[in-house]
Amino acid sequence: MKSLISATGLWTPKDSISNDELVEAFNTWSNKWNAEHAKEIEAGTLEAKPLSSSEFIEKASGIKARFVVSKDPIIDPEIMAPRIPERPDEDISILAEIAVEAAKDALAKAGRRPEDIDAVIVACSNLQRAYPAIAIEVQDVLGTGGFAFDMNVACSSAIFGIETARGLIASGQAKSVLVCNPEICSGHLNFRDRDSHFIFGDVATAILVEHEDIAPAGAWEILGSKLITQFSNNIRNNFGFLNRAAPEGVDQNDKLFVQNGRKVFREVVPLVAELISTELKKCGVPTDTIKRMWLHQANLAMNTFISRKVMGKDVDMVMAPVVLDEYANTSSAGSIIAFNKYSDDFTSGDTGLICSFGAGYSAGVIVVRKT
Ligand code: CO8
Repeated sequence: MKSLISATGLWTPKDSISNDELVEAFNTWSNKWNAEHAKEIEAGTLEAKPLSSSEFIEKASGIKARFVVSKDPIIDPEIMAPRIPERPDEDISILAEIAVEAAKDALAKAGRRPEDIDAVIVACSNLQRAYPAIAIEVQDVLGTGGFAFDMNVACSSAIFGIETARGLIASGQAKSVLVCNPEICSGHLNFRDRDSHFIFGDVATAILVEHEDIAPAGAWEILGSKLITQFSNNIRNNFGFLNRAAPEGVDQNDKLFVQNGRKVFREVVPLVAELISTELKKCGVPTDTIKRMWLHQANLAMNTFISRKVMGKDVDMVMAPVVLDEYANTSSAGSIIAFNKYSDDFTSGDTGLICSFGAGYSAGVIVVRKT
């Protein structure tokens, strides 16, 4: 019994923030803070806030811009955070709303009606609330059958979600599973931290995973897959339901995204290159027959290193497409955006791989072949 990827979907916010706009807000805030604390800075009791730069951001990460759901407050130096008003419980939540948009795109491409779907998984880094599950809300709004649940494996959520869907199909629980990756990463990003204020963007993707008996012509066969995790504190966010039990920590910086980017880079690149190479060998797929690698979109240099290590040579953007220049890091959605945008030129028999990696650490790879 096989499961295939029948289609993917994408929803992109209409507003984008350029590096220059982001840096201008950051530096305005930073200069103001330094002026207000000039005496303490001069006395050496406070450290001056450093300035950010667009050149650094593009050189260090490859990121030029990011889409966001709430632009103006993020680039307002007095706010520097998204502002998304609370909605009445009767209204759809914003996370479910963007998941539904991406899901509709995937269903339309596969020629599926909502009632054809047996299960919905919302797999993402940033869940809006504890319960009820966002996935059950998506199920309700779309009108799909069966059951639904949320899961979070940080940036690797989409690949772990696909594997979970395959398990549900193999066990007979479902024949058609919708995996949604709504990511409002701006909600957990500290826009006043120079080291990370440029990293993330917002987006939603969806993946339809189906039993071979019903998958449409042209669906993607999964030749092999591997998931791994390895504990690390180098990417961390301490936000959680016990924060109110320690009021002294509420609103501290560790309740937002924090990382040691250099260490992540050094440790994750070899881990992922090894993961991909081992899986290709296991599948009996020689690297020179791979047409494309849709890699997680965190850092351009990271992807260059990983693809060079896997392929044994430099690869171009056709081989390892880049969307992080326009979207920044969109956590679980990154590799799926790349797959969604850059897979139409595949013909029957062409082989590629989708790979994601991130906090945990967690990583996952699936090797796919166009039917
Ligand atoms: N402008 C100017 N200079 C800067 C800036 C800036 N904005 N930021 C840092 N600098 C300076 C530093 O202070 C440092 O100066 P000095 O050399 O004097 O000390 C110098 O530039 C170099 O700094 P770094 O060593 O930090 O720079 P790097 O070259 O390492 O680049 C990166 C930083 C871009 C962050 C890079 O390390 C990177 O991308 N690493 C990989 C990170 C990664 O892949 N993380 C994955 C995390 S995502 C994930 O798993 C999902 C989590 C859940 C999502 C949560 C949603 C919010």
